[in-house]
Amino acid sequence: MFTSDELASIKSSVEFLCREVGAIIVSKRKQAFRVDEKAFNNLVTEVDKYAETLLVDGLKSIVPQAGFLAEEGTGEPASSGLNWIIDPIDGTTNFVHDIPLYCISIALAQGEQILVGVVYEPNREECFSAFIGGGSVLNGKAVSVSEATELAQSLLATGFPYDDFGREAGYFEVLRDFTHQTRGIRRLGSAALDLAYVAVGRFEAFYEYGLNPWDVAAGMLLVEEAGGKVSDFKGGKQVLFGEEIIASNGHIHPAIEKVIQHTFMA
Ligand code: 2AM
Ligand code: CA
Repeated sequence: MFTSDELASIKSSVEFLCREVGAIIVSKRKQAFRVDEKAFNNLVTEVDKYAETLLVDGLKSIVPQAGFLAEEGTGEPASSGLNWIIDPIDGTTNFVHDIPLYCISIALAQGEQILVGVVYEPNREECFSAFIGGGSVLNGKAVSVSEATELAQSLLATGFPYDDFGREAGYFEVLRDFTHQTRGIRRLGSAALDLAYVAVGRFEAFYEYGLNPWDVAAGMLLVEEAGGKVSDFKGGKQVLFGEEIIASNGHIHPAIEKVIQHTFMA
């Protein structure tokens, strides 16, 4: 439905918008802002909501026929299935605590197929982007996943449960196993950024459960277009709405799946 040239042009318009709104987010962080708790441990600030309205307004003029699935509820999905999937600030807890690890995450999807993905980290001014079939880039330069083939050479990323503690026993066993078998584990607090870091080879893999579509939509395309692999915990394709993800450089994917299936899902 879109040509490669059209997707490339949509992507660069989204990148431009993200840089604009990202600068506003960083400047608003220096002023006082209201913080609410949407649900237990799930924070939202007035900056999240304001940034989302700016993004939705900007995206409407980039692809007018697309609808919206946005974390703070701005806009409506389109019956055609062509939708922007948006997280205005992924890593709001970091934003609130003034830890500079948060980003804007924007994907254009047709049904469950991601066509364009942009993750913008405004503090380092790093823009990770991809369109389907076009490869992944960081600030315009082609990137690829890491070449590590062993867990022993791998740095992993994950998120800890923060509101769904029902499965935590198995989860913390997985953490123990990977702590023994890998170079280490990081917990940045922004799933979209974790995925972008897998795409550029900083992490060999990222896994987490309890995620929303706007946390993973853009980042999963970044990983795939950088030569990596994305799956649910069973190795299947239920990622966007499946609330769980393994994203890796591909080489260590079977080893990650094995530990999660054996220790977490058994
Ligand atoms: P958010 O900042 O957009 O809410 C994975 O950890 C994801 O869960 C993050 O990308 C984050 O997205 C969301 N999340 C919500 N509340 C969280 C919390 N208290 N700690 C960590 N992540 C949280
Ligand atoms: Ca968010």
